[in-house]
Amino acid sequence: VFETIAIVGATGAVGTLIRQMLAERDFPYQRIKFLASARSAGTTVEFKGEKHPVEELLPDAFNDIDLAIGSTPDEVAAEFCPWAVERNCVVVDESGYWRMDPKVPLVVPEINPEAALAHQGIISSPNCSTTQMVLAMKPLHDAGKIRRVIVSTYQATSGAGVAGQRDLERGSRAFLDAEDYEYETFAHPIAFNLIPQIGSHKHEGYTSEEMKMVYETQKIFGDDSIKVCPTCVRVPVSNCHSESILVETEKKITVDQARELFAATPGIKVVDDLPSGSYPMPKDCAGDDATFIGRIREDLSCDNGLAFWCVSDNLRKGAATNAVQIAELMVKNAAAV
Ligand code: 11C
Repeated sequence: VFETIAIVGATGAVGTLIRQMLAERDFPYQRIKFLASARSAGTTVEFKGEKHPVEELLPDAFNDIDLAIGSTPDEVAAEFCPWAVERNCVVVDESGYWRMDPKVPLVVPEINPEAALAHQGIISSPNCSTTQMVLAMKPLHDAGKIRRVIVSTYQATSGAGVAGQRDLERGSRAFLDAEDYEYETFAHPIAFNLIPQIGSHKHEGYTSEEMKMVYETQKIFGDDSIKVCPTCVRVPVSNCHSESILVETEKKITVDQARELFAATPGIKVVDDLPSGSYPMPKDCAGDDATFIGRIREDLSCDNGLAFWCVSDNLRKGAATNAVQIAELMVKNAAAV
């Protein structure tokens, strides 16, 4: 058991959920610290019904911390993770900064828990749109070996943080009132619109968010032969990312087999009855740690192809839940040594 644990970025949207989850899941520790940028330092956060001070994220803050769970922008993680590692603190990092570093395991506990054992101080948690997709891919890959994935995402504004959600609400209100609104986080209006760009241009017409789905998937499965073609789209939904996923497998998997495989996978819930209008929708999946799958059907355009719809709370399994599950793995591993 780690004696002193810390949440880095404790005041953000994901940091708030991490606090809630550590309490809900009765995470073991003796002391807990809450770190954030200078802007939030000196304020307080609530944890287990009590107010706790927020300390400034500085190198020496890690002197007595054994395990930190971080949810910060990439440039902050780039700086603070080495401070922690130099002081023998293990970091579970939610940011995108370290994920593709060969020394850093990228872990979804249901898929590659063993990778976490080989850490050198930092363990990364994947991007939210990757996590729900790889969870859905896992049972199909085990049963029939996935060759190719075509994925189109419908990503919620909470992926851009609290300010993204605020933009959707305020932008929608302004649109309905025929007023002007200056968006804080999006380059185009998100109210009554879709934006087919998340992140910056990264590689041959693909965005950084799209390339995360390619590279992170291959790293998590340890298999560069899995081809992924993503299109990532921001939609006017406050929370929960949705994805239309098409997979092509080496060995044929029928729709019935796929439904059984999904239903037997920890972390996945199947909601799939088209005639009765039953399928996962963001409004029903928010606040749940599961990844929901529905609309399971054969891909009519390809012999060994399956198509399905996948929805998950991007702040929970896409971020906070996965990070806390990795931290739980570290506790289990420490206990086993
Ligand atoms: C979004 N997926 O929806 C992004 C947010 O690499 O952790 C998370 C970015 C990341 O905008």
